[in-house]
Amino acid sequence: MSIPKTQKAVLFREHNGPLLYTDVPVPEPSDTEILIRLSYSGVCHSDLHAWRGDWPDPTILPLIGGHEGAGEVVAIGSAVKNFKVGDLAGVKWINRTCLTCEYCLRGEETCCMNQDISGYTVQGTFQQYVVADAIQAAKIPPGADLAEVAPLLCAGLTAYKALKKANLQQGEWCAIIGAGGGLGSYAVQFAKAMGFRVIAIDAGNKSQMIKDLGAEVFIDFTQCDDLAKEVERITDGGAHGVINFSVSSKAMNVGIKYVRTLGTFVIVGMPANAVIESNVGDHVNKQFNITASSVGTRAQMEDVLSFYSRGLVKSKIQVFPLSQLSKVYEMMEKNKLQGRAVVDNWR
Ligand code: 8ID
Ligand code: ZN
Repeated sequence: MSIPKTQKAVLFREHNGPLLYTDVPVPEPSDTEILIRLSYSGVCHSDLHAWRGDWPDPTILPLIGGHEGAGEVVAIGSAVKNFKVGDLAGVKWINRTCLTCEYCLRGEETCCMNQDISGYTVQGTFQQYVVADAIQAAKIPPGADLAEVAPLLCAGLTAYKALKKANLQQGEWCAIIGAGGGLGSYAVQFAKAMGFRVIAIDAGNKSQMIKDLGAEVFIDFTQCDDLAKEVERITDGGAHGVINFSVSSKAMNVGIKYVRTLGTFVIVGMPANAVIESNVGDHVNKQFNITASSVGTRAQMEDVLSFYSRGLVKSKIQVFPLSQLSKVYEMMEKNKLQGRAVVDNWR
């Protein structure tokens, strides 16, 4: 397949500036990278945070966002041994890890001190061709539906690891805040597949989709006066695990109130300038854990693709043309999307 010199991409030059659908050069892979011709890219709320400049860590500018890209390998660097041209590959949030820092050595690669992040510190997947480090790129099974696989690369992976960190036993209650979003819609399904009882919390416009995914209980947070009381009533004492995927500080500050004694609260969603405040007496009385979770490891990525291949989790997607990314961001900001938006990189 011949590789063109230029391609279409969506980039911005400054935070909150115009999202330009424009021509850019096709990148060339270094010795350790692969070049992927992308078919689809999921749109994560983190991409919206990056465009808005919500977080203190700086992005490169101009920036091509996106970190859930699925496509076919069209070229490989001279040192690449684990991919060949024609393989299907995925680009994740973690594009490259150093493999040598304290945390990489401990197998905690998501904490790598020298990582490159797709669509943040290196150019991402809102373009037709992208380079990715061969070690961190995901192997996508042959024949997979690339539109459905794309959001597994961040949303699916992050939801899966967050459930592991909730440290739940089968039959225990897991409250999932933001259950109708990209990450939450996977979390509901993983939780069910792992044998947990799901209380899904989101706005009413997402209730049907969430129930279809298998949540045992749905609570519309916009209609509930006392969420903590309601969760405690349903679970008879609080959820054993509470995971926040919403982009709401308030939801987190309420969520830590309905963690069961000895339970675990997992921070995943990252609203700008969010702070959690909790009562020290409650901590001592209930001795619950507060932890956080960041994406997932390569091994966990394989687990996630295996859950998907076995039909245990499905991707709830809405497909849009890449050229309409700004419209997707608008819908995301208004919480109008159901599950994950995916862009077709060729429209
Ligand atoms: O590794 C990580 N920690 C990681 C990885 C990927 C994404 C963290 N994130 C972060 C994103 O940056 C974002 O802050 O997780 C958050 C959720 O990402 P997303 O799933 O991609 O966002 P979304 O699709 O917009 O879903 C958010 C959902 O939250 C609901 C919305 O209705 C939507 O369905 N929601 C909101 I906003 N406020 C709520 C509330 N108070 C709420 N649901 C319940 N209660
Ligand atoms: Zn993401």
